[in-house]
Amino acid sequence: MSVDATAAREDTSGERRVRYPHPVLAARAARVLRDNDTGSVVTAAPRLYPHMWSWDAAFISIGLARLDVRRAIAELETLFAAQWRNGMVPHIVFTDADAYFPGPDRWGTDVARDGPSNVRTSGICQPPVHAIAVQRVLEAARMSSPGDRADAERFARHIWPKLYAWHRWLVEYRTPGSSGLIAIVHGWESGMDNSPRWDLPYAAVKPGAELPPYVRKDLSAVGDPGERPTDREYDRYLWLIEEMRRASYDQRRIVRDSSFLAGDVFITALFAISCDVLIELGREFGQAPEPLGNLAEWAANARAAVAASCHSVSGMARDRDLRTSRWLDTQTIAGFAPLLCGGAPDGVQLRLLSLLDSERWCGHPGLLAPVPPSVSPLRPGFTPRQYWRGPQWPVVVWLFWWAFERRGWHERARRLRDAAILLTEDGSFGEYYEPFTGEPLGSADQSWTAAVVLDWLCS
Ligand code: 2M8
Repeated sequence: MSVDATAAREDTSGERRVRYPHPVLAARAARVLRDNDTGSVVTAAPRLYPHMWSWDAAFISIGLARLDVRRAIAELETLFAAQWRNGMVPHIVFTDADAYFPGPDRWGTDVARDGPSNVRTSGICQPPVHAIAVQRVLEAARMSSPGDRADAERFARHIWPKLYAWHRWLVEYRTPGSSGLIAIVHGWESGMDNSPRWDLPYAAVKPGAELPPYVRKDLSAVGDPGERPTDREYDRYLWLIEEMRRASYDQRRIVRDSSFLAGDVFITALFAISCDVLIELGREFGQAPEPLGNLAEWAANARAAVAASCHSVSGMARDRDLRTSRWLDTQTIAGFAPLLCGGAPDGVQLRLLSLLDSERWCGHPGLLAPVPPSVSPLRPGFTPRQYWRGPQWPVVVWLFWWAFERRGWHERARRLRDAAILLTEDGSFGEYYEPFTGEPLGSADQSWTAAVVLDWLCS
């Protein structure tokens, strides 16, 4: 893309916000992905996150596929080379960088029986969006060249059993109890770290006096440390790691004993559609009927669990505290999970769609761009600048956009995409955005933001 990356124009409203023309924006997004590329890993962000994160890598590969299909494939291959022997795809694959805490020594996953031997990783997982990424890379490759197409097809065939093992791990180890929801053992597994979704389960986590001391590195890597989780929250995050390390990362023990166990409705919805995608890929590449049948059953169970979680009045899907068997009623973006995966009764779906359009969400008159914030702006405790407690996250919008396209809701999908592009047109590729001003927050040059914007601009 030979465009002049300095050709910005001022916002016509007279505000200081810069808006780049789309070809320039695409060139800037491409540059972010290239600049964050260490050769084998595109780090999640330059300073704040100098390693590979599991669901970031999936979105990053979607963006990379628009630039270089082989590089996109390599990114997913690097992630899956770190897959644990039991099937888990770890949430972080560590590079040599020392600038992030907790690093590999604090995780201490070498005590685990099932960990990979060739690379250091964390000991938890993140949302299963990888099948979606593989399919999207394949689609981009097919629009590129016969060579890219052949490479991507070979890759899809080769990675399919690994994706299947990952999904099977989630079913075998992470569907305890009768809710059918996929369980998480740490808020970081949800990807929405300090979301109010987890306030109640975290309240029951009591860090022991034996919690080893630590120094955070995240606070100095963002402009305003107040956007990040509090030290109190970090104590709990670290205590859960301590518990897992003591249990040698034995999943059965962790699920049985850890202080935090929650059914995650958003992950469950993503799992349902990822199983659908894996079935499509499996059919195309001649997989055996038995695993395909299992995937269909897992998808149906996951959809049923999401539908069963819906609140009888609002229709919003709910997480569940599996230690206390209580539903968690929080007005967060995760409540719209049934719109991702379908399966809820028509009445519930209609209620959710009108809620999404209402002033409680995208229709709030103060929003710069009508995309859903991480928490409803009308919810008490909504904080527009604080991490997963209010800001808008383009990558989450991408998931809704993609699911709406898939469900045939093209007009809705287009509106979401246009609004998200409006939000990101300043070209800074923030980690997240202040919903009323559109100010980019957290890390600048966040890889997954650049990746999804690039995908939007190329599709
Ligand atoms: C954030 O999470 C990490 C811990 O995993 C952190 O705050 O240090 C989350 O936004 C998560 O969803 C994301 O994958 C990660 C890297 O972008 O950052």
